[in-house]
Amino acid sequence: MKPTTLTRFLIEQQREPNSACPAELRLLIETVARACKVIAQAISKGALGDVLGSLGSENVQGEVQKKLDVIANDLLVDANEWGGHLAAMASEEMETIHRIPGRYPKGEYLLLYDPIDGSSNIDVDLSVGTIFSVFKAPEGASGREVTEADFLQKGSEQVAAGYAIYGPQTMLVLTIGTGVYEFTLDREVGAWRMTDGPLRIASGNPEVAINMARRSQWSPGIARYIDERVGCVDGPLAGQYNMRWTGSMVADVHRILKRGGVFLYPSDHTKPGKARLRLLYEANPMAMLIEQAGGAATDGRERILDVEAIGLHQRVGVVLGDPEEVAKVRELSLAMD
Ligand code: AHM
Ligand code: MG
Repeated sequence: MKPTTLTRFLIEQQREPNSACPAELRLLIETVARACKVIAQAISKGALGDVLGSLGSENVQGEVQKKLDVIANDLLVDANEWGGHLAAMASEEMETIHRIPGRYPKGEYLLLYDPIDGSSNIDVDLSVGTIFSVFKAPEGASGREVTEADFLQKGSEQVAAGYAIYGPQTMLVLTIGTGVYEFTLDREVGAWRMTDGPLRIASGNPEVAINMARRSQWSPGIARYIDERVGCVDGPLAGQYNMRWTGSMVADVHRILKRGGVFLYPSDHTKPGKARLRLLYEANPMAMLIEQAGGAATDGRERILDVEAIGLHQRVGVVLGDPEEVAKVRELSLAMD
C-alpha cells in the first residue's frame, strides 16, 4: 500500500466531524510544507549553492545570522504572505511581526517560526530544522491592524505545530491536536508521504540530552538529576544512562519522539529570566508535539503550554520528553531549588 500523502491526510482530517483542520488551516500547513521543500533544496546544495557561512549581520537577539537563516526566513515570508490564510507572521529572524501587505487578502491565522533551528550545525553538515507554530488571531483582529500583542497567547491555544528536519532524510512532523504524524519527503515526486504516526514517546529509554558545558548555570535540582544519571555521583542510576546532544533542538526532539528519553535546556539559575530557547517559536510548538505524543514539557516545574507570553522573543527553560523523567526533574527542582 502506498503511504498517505500530507495533502490526503489533511483533506481527510478536514472531513472529520468537528474537524481540527478547516480548509484555511490546511492551506496554511501545505504552504509551510512547500516552503520547507525549497529550504531543504537550498540546504542540500550547500557550498555548491553558495548558501553556507555567515552574513555578518545580527538578528534582534544579537546572534550572528547565517546566510541560510536569512534565505529560509525570506522563503517562508514569500510563501505565506499572498495566500490569504494569514493575518500576520513572526520569526526568530525578524525583530517585530510581519503584517500581510495591503495588496493581499488577510486570513485568520498567525504563524510563528524559527526558519533554521540549530544554525551552528549548517556549515558542518549536521541536521537542522524549521520549527513552526500556528495560533488563531484574536476575535476582531481582521477588522484592524494586527499587533505584537495578538501573538502573546499561551501555547495551549496553538491550533497546529510542527517542524521540518533536514537530516539524512527530510521529514515533516506535524500535529493539529489529533496526534503527531511524520511525513518523509519523496524527492522524486516532490510529495510528503506519511511514514509514521501517531507517534508515542517510548517510556524508560535512559537517554539524556543536555549541554554539559552550561553546568555552572544549572539549579541544584537540575544538577542533581544529571549527576545521578550521567555525572560522577555513585548510586543506583550511575552508569545506567547514555547522553546525546546534537546542538539542534529539532534533531534532539525528533530522537525523543522516535525512541524516548529526555531533553533539557534549563534556564540560567545564576541570572533570573535568562534562558536559551524561545517560548513562542521553539518551546511552545515542541511542547505541543511532545504532549500530543504522550510526553511532558515543562520549564523545569510548570507546563510550557501554560506559560504566560509577555514578549515575542521571550525565552524559557525547557525540560521535555518521557513524562516519568520530566516528573523526576520537577520533583528534584521543587525539593532543592
Ligand atoms: P538557533 O535557533 O539560533 O539555532 O538556537 C537554538 C539551538 C537549539 O536548536 C539547540 O538546542 C540549542 O540552540 C543549542 O545551544 P548550545 O549551542 O548552547 O548547545
Ligand atoms: Mg532555534
